[in-house]
Amino acid sequence: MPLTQQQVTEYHDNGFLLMESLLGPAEVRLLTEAFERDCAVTGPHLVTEDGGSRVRAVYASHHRQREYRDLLRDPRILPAVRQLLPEDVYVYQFKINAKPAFGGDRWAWHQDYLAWRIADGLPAPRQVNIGVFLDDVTEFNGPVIFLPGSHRDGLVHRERRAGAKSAQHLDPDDISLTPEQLATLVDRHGMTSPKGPAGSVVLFSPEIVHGSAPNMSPWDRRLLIATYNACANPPRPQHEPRPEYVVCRDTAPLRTRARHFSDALGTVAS
Ligand code: HL5
Ligand code: SIN
Ligand code: MN
Repeated sequence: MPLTQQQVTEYHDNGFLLMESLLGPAEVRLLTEAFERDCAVTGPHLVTEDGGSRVRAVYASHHRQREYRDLLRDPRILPAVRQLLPEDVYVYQFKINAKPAFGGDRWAWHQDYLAWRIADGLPAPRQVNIGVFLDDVTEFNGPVIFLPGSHRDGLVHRERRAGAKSAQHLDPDDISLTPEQLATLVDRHGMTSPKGPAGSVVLFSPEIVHGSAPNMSPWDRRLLIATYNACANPPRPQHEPRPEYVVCRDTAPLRTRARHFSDALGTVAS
């Protein structure tokens, strides 16, 4: 059991939990190299920053890069997810938000589950997100900001804005909270941003209110976000299902690997 009872309680109270330096530097290198390779694969899964050719987000890299596929079943990660969501799980969505140095854009204030309920008819918020820091995350390079405990209020609102940025993936701008809603929630919950070295992992609830500021620093802030969903809670789309790169189709239960994801690659976990 990777998490203590105290950590499990902390996750349920706050809506997130930071595991600092869970992965070692050599493992982070494997993951960033896989990201570089994956950015060379063109297609609709590659989302660019507004008005530019720089990468904003890449979806479904775990379908193309073995390091990511294995990481999702790593014995340090999957059992921790299962402690927080004690049922069979599969990976519903995988993305890497690049937030590049010198201008990576913001991610507006939102709740993930609203996006998935609207776009995919996901019946219940029975998900756990993992955020894997591919770079050191500091106060300077646009860390994710959480409103701790805000997941316990349920969905703050239920609509998508008109004029969505993309029909396929929802940008948080399309479902963002109003300034009034945010101000009220911040009064109640405050704000916090987990920071730490590359290789740290933050687990967070699909209902927690979160967002992040632009990155005007000289340091990238690449963040891998994978969403595990309960196998018994598959989406029920009202219309045409979204593409497989946004909503993974394989709902078979994930089994934990015996070894660290890096072991199969001949690298000693450090
Ligand atoms: N981009 C995701 C999707 O499913 C939704 C966002 O952080 C999750 C809001 O399209
Ligand atoms: C997100 O919530 O998907 C984006 C958060 C971030 O990358 O800062
Ligand atoms: Mn989000």
